[in-house]
Amino acid sequence: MTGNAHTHTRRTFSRRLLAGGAVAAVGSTALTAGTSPAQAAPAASGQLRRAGKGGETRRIKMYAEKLPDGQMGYGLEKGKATVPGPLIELVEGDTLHIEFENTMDVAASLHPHGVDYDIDNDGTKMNDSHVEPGGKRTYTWRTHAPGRRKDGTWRPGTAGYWHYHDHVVGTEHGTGGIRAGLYGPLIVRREGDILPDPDRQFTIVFNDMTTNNLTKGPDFKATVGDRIEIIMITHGEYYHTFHVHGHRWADNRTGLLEGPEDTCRVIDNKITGPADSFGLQLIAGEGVGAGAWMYHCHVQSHSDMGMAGLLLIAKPDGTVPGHGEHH
Ligand SMILES: [Cu+2]
Repeated sequence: MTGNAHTHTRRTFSRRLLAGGAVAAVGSTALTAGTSPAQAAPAASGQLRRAGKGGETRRIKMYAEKLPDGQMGYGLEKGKATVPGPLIELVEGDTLHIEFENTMDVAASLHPHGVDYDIDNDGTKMNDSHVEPGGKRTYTWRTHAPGRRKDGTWRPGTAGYWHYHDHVVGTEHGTGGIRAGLYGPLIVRREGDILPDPDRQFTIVFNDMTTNNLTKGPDFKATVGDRIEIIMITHGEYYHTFHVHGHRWADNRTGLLEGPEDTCRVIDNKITGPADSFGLQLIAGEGVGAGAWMYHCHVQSHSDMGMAGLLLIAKPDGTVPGHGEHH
């Protein structure tokens, strides 16, 4: 059970960060001041929470650290790095300044996918935007809403389920850093996007033959009716297929259908290759009830080798039918 305890510690910690991120994301919601604190509470009332207006400038610190088990991780505070790294959430129009400190004895960096960054913020050795051991550097990521270009064509917005990773450790492509755990999730919302319930965001990274650098996929807990959000990222050498038992999602930017006329394909299994990322929201146990619902890579040899974990969806009394442990 040591492995599980370790997993649990990591997940608990990363949940705290996630909750912080979620609060940050809704912090700019244009609601009356009095309702602001209530947004952090679970949506037990059934009221949807939505992303507010973008355009804010945010500042965070990020540390790259060696972990006791020899892996490497990113963290928002010194000594608290996790694998995956902390969830960063923005709304289109936001700018993020990241004061990045490399506490390790090898050069490292922070390289994002999906957002706007100039070449000085690329996070590669090619343009001297990495950070030497013990060094600091501020990376700036920008985002924008969709709109029409002067030539009449449509420019997409930044919104999406993205990720960030090291691009320096081991090789000039960060192969050693990614393998060791230097990666994390990044979500950019569009104003009005539906937000998941607080504390119900789960990052699942297929990295080589591990899940979140663990030989067995971690378990995640929720209660029937919770709005869960999964951020799914792939890294490493192989392709995988991400499958969830008992639940389906739309294969689009949000994982949600817009309405009865939305013909987007609905799936429960998605092929994913290195550096791909996508996200989805599920209503836990919707139409099927509580249970230990598996998620796993559906490449058979991969699932057989441990690329599988559980969504432990409890009944309101906290029990998971047919599942003896983890209560
Ligand atoms: Cu696989």
